[in-house]
Amino acid sequence: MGSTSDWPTMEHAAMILDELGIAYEATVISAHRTPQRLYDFSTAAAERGFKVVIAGAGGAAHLPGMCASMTRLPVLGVPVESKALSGMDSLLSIAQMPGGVPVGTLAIGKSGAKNAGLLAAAMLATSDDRLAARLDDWRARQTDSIGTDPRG
Ligand code: RP5
Repeated sequence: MGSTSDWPTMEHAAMILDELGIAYEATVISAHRTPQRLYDFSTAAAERGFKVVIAGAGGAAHLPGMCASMTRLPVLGVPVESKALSGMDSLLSIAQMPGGVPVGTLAIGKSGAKNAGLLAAAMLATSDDRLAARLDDWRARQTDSIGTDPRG
């Protein structure tokens, strides 16, 4: 993520990864303030054994796109809600990538972070049967938790 201020959003991705028993590294890398850190992480990510990158950033959110430009790993972008424009700036700057450098863009904020965790899990589950079973269980529990009475 681009800043420590993104953690209250991005922790929702981390919570899903924790629940599903998926190992991950959570780190702050700013495209603007720490460009060398972004280069070092992105160019080494595949070699280090990562399978998916979840990149959350707000405002002029270049982090996911720049990361995607330097790795063949799938990059999932989470637009963090910004103060000035409520995350519309983040959303558009992450979603509007030029053809040839894809970023899978999620919803703004907490839902996007949570779904980034779930989408990463679904990608990893295509080649991991035990994770696939845990993800199926998670989804079944979610379904079971939804009642029919609108009054709760
Ligand atoms: C972006 O700028 C970060 O991803 C964050 O969402 C936003 C504000 O960062 P801080 O000023 O709080 O560090 O790069």
